[in-house]
Amino acid sequence: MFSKTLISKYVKNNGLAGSALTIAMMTTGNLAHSIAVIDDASKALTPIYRADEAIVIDAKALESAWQKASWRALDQVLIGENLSEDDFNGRYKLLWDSEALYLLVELQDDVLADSHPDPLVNYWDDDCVEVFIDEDASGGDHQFNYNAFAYHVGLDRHVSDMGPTATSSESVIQTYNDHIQSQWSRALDTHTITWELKISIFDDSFLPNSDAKPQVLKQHKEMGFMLAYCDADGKGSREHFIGSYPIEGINGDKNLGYKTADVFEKVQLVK
Ligand SMILES: [Ca+2]
Ligand SMILES: [Ca+2]
Ligand SMILES: [Ca+2]
Ligand SMILES: [Ca+2]
Repeated sequence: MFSKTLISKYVKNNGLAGSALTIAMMTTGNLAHSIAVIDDASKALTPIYRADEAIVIDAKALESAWQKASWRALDQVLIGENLSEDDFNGRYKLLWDSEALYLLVELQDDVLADSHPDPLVNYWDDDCVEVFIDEDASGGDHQFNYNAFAYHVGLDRHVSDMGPTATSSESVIQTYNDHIQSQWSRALDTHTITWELKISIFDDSFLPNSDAKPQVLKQHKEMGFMLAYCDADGKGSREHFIGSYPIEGINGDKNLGYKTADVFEKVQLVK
């Protein structure tokens, strides 16, 4: 029988995917292998479904495409202790089309805080949605380069991260407002915040200049993705950091996403 690794490699090289995948009898060298059936060779990849209509960024999930997408949990406490439901709770959905990745976040947060009006100052210490994107699912270090992005989308909708500039490889804090368009609103009765985001995807050749063009997304594309919420409740700093994907801490430190794309979830764009 094939090892799982060999099967995965075969599937990758031959572009096969899907559940109940059957690999027919293969002969390699002098070894004949019998039929191997695996439940789902792409199990490690989380599917993101294509939006079958235009998504309007208006903080309203009225599109039928959103109705069809499944909720995913935003419940991994990466910083802070004793997080109560009242303090923060959230969930999210994802969709894609050729232009962008779309994110719908539904959350409740007892105190909305934006203590640092300058998006270039301690942007992680204000309430913000943090969107991690690794365009080619490469994993690896991205803290001071564009191998991946850790976009902090603040309540003022400014998008902050750090990286090289158009003229220098030295990494600086800057805004990337043309990468993510977003709108949010809070319901009068339930106080639930609905935050809708359109995320343009840039690869690791990105430089902040006018020539930078987002990727045209296609079916089967694999990417690294993670979502988090920085919950600050008016004390000037983030008390909790809640992610979408479990992270194994290093010496108890689970706040690794801003440094390495190795901890992101691997997702795949599907029909
Ligand atoms: Ca909408
Ligand atoms: Ca809170
Ligand atoms: Ca990358
Ligand atoms: Ca808050």
